[in-house]
Amino acid sequence: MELSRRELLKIGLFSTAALALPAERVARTQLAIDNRLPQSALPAPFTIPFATPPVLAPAGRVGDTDYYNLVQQQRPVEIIPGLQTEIWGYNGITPGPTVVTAKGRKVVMRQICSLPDVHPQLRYNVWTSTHLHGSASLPQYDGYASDVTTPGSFKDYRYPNTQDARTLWYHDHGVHITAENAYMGLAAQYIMHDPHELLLPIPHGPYDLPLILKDAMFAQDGQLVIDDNSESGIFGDVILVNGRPWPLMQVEPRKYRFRVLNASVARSYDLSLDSGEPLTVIGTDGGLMPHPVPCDHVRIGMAERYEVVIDFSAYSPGQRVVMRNASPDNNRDFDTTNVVMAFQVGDHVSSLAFNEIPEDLNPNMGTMGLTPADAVRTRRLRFERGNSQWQINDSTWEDVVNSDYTFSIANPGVNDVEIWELENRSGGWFHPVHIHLVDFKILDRNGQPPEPYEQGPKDVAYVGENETVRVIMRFEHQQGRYMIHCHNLTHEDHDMMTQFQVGPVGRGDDPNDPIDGDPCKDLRDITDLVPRLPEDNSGPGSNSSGSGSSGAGVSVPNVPAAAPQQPRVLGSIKKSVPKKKKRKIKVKAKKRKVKAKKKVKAKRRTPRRRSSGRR
Ligand SMILES: [Cu+2]
Repeated sequence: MELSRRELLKIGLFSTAALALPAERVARTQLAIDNRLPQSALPAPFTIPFATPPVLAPAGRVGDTDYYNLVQQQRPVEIIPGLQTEIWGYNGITPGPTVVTAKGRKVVMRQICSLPDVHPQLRYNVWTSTHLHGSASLPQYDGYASDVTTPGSFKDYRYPNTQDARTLWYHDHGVHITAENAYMGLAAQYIMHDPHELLLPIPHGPYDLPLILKDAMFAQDGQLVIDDNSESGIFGDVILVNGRPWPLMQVEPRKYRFRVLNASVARSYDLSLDSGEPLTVIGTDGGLMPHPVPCDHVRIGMAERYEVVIDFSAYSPGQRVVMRNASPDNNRDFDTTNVVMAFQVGDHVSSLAFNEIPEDLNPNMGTMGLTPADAVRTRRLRFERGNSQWQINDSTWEDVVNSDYTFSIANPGVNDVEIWELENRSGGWFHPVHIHLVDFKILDRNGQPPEPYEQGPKDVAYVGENETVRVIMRFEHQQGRYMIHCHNLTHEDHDMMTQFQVGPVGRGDDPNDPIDGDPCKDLRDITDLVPRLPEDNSGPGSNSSGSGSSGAGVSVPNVPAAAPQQPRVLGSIKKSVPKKKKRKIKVKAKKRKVKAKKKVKAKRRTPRRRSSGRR
């Protein structure tokens, strides 16, 4: 009997429980923690040079579409000097390569899963799903958690890039193993420009740089220590910026724009400069704020992005400025987590172009112009611990799975404006809540105005201890089913995630079904990513050969020069793709069919990993 893809996914979800080997996992984790690299063996802060991830060249550009290839790979890399760490990276590096694109250019991103079948330490069955966070993608290209790609498969994600300029990021979203997959390294930035933003005199090009924050813990053998602290979150004692521990950046005495992204699994940061000079926030998750806001500190929860300008002309040559982290409540702190990186101010300025912060940044008030009077309804979502799980209004992703992915927590009409009250009644934890598809405006936090740095379009709201955060948004761009979840990825996996549906409820024939709309394909069915133009249309310079240069007659956006590339070796796509037996997934799933079906029935309210089983 052939099982539907949905049935296979459901079985796969539960059959992995049989492989979870909780006792072995606990033993391995405990061993790793006992073997944690001592602080004395960590590099001293500000001794490793700052670097940015390489910018990814497209495999080709045809018409209004750019094509990119990415391979999810396990690779040994040197993060702690002298030690090798096995990471999972897009093209074998972490953070993965930065995609730089422009509003109006479509992107097709091929994600090839070339990871091991089983996680090397935790022994779980591996699958991935890639979410482009900040993009109003169609449901089947949104990285829906249960729309998984298994090793030996690939999926071509299609991104519309119709929204305003912003800092997006692509990261793993595979159901129930997102935290581990992302902690292993599957995260990277995706920068979208637009003509308005490019014309502003704010820093561009070499003065516009990613700052991807992430914490990690290492064992003495160099491997990552993966401990989810009884489902509260994976924390590390090493702060990585763009993959490097507490780096030192040489800066010119002028303004720089940093695209700060918190890519940690569970750690939030409260950033400030030891000089007392402000961080001037010009952008939030959804792009430029209406006006710049100088802030003496910026709190950034997981998945939040803040574009921050620092003016180094305020310092004398040779001065060192440290970016500090005053850890917000309910993080797991170490002696080494109170600093992030440092800047060494030089005496030479190469260019003083794009060195201003105008008072008016973004005239698009589509999101920021919303007022409570625009809302047609208000909903309340409670984020809480219950039934030994992390839940949203008493429900979890398991309820979505068991409903055959039809259950939704809200069903706004197309273009409806709604207010959602995001509530956390606990003082013991915080939840950065991510609503897919839309940008929202934060109305208030416990009735008080939002933080100064939050006064821009957002897609993650830091719902702090004992807080209710009211957000307002228009359900625009697309229709269909989208996730809402806590971006503490451990909370998300256990199982604080549900979905909402925009527009009419589908009847099984939805061409944009998040799982069946465009499922992953076997690598044996792989074809050229870039469509070949007919012979007579492919004149001199037209490009479908993968050189990454622009073709004649192809409109290519004039994006500023990318950040300097690092001399890192990207994995070769062809070499790294193993030949897999076709239909391997189905065979595996069928073998476990009987057992798994029993589990589905018997354990309706039981998540794949309970706290009692995991640790
Ligand atoms: Cu949470």
